Amino acid sequence: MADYDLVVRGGTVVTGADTFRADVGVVGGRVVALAENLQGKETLDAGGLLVLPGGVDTHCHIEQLEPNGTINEESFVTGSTACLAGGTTTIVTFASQFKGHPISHTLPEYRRRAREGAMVDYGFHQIITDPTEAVVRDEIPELVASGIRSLKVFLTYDPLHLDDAAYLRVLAAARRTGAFVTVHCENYEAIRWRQAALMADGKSTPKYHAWSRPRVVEREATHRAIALAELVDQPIQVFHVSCTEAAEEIARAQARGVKVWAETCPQYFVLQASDMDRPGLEGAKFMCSPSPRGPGDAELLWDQVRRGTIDVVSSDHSATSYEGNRGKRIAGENPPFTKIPNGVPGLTARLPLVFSLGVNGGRIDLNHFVRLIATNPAKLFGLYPRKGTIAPGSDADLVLWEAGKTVTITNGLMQHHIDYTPYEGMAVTGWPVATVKGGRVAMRDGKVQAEPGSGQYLPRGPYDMIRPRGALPDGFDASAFIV
Ligand code: DUC
Ligand code: ZN
Ligand code: ZN
Repeated sequence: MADYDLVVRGGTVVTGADTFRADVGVVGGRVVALAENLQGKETLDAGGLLVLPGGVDTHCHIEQLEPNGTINEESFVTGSTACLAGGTTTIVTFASQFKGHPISHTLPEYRRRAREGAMVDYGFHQIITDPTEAVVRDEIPELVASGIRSLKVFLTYDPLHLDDAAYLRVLAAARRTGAFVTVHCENYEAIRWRQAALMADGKSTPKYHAWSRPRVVEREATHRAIALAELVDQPIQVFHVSCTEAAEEIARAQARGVKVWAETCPQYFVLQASDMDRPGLEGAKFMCSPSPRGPGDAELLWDQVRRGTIDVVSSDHSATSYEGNRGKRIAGENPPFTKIPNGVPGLTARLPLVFSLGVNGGRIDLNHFVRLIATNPAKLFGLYPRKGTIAPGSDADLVLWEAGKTVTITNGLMQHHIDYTPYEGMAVTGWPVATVKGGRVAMRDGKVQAEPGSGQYLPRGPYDMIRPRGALPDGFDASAFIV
């Protein structure tokens, strides 16, 4: 008799903690049993394969609305396709506030787009660019109550960046409402100053992107972001750590007991500043911020991953195409690097790159891999144990993983909307052969089958991990006052 809607049979289940042989029994889109010889109405053969929790990508820019009226090229449909092709089943994307406008100006439209397009489950971070009194008093509490429990701030980038006063207002608002804060850490004024000098010296090709924002620019902003969060007693996550100098700031704060977490991205394990020094505009394909670094940086980042300073690897998929008059060429055929959109695609490549370099490369073990790409982001963003693990009661989001399969990355395999991948031609070992989302097979042998709109919104309530630790300078809670 078939007791289960679906049984994933004969695989080796890997969670963030354990590795064991079991069938996975699914009923109603949830895992209900891990045992031997389960019988299902449908069976998915996982013999010889690893069975991992679906990837959780808590930093990706999908169909993001921009103040100039454009929309991020990757839609919820194409982005979900890329996710499923690469073994990711949950994303947290960015609703944006336009400077000078309330959050309510953009959020309902963004929700509509996600609801109609998403084929993976999704939550939102809210980007705050203008923390006016109405925003911090009324809108932030409202959006947190609606399940958007994380705010994103940029310490650089026009027109997104916040100065220290505005950043403090966001930290305080987060503390009052029980939200988490994620931070892009680079020094705005320092970058502008270097950019102006580089332009004055005629140094405008893509390789000078790296020169405009060296490690110290990231280290300084990381230190400041943490120090101000400490002043407010507000937990934060530092996004896309690119170098050990920034990670050391985080490690020092963690050692003091500060609630600061850190993420890095596969591009910082693979790409280098020298990739931007290619003929013509080719280097723009590798341009992201913080900048790819030097030849020795990736190994030092892996050290920080092994030490636990960095415990999440997200994609920061921020996709702009290369050909045509959009994306990287939006400012023309030969633009200065200051006018080239930053960002690289990475939704599909994230798991294969981290597995190949990490597990296959002998740098981390299997369970650590699962923690980096699924368990830890799910915990940090209040999605665990529904997401990020395989256990009775968790969503049946699973990846069947062929650990020994070697694949040469091509843009076609990425299945995103973007016309290039910075990893073209790179061989990786370890590849997803099937993705199950909510108990349904959504990808098999690279073929994605899912309905636009089938992804569910994931409202995120309060959870212990992001509660302030109660260490306020002089015991005075300045965030109790809207100033
Ligand atoms: N860096 C970001 O911070 N966001 C998007 C793209 C990028 O490179
Ligand atoms: Zn960023
Ligand atoms: Zn980003």
